[in-house]
Amino acid sequence: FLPDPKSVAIVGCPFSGGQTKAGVDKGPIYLVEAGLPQQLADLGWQVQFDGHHQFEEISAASDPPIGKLKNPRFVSKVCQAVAQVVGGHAKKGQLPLTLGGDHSLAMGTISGTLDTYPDACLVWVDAHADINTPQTTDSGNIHGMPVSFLLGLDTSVPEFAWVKPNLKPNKLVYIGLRDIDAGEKKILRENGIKAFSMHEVDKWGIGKVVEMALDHVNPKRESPIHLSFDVDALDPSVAPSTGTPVRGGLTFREGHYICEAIYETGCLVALDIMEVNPSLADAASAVQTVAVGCSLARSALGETLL
Ligand code: B3U
Ligand code: MN
Ligand code: MN
Repeated sequence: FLPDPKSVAIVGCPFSGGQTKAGVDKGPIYLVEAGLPQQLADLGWQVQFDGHHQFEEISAASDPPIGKLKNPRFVSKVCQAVAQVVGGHAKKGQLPLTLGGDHSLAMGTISGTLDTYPDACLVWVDAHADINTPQTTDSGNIHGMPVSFLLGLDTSVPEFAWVKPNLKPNKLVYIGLRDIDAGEKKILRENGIKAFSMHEVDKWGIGKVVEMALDHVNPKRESPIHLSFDVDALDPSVAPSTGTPVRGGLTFREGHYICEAIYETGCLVALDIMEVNPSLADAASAVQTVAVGCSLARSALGETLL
């Protein structure tokens, strides 16, 4: 799908409005400062990075909750802008690499991808399903909801009416789940959404799981793939600096294997690296988590392919 020479556009999104812990907005800044643009250039990619995305702030006072949703107008505006930026890069034949920032941003990134590649499939790597609706959410944090908006499961909030329900349940697959709310389980079941939790990773091994995941969403390996990677899919010993760590996650190699195997298909058209929060855990943990974020991105862009 991408013209040669391959070109990546880094979209840094210093945004934290989809959840309540400060610091996840520093994620993209640290990832870039750690040298990610140059690392990708060293892999032979043409790299465009024009500085981090600037958003219009909306003050908390003018953005009261809608139902349970926190910062709804701010999240919506930012995601809508991100959809435009990501879609613009994709339409130029670039691979947008979005650096979060919290995972609510994926509402924007995936909207941009599906606008460009309507038959794209989505591989969502996460400890969480992020598929709560405004009705089922307990926390009110929108980073726990982006998938439900992309699927069009709830259209009750006009602020999010711009999100086109372009994602079909059979074009989505999860890997790494281990912390799902009861309401989310029901949604997954009722919509027949394929999910490989850590239980399946233990049972089958990561090689088989990725193969089965791709067989489900992309059996002929000919449709475009958007990979949305929440670093909390990794075990907290591997990626400690993230907002909602959950024990029992993917090993360093399992996480990287997913990225490598998807690169190998030749179908990757967009990548998100989300939820790196360098303000959480200690300084050494932050350095480690940022380094892992960079190496996941490099693996997804072909570093380890011989
Ligand atoms: N499912 C919970 C917790 C959560 C989702 N995503 C993260 N945490 N990172 C919620 O808030 O919706
Ligand atoms: Mn997530
Ligand atoms: Mn998560």
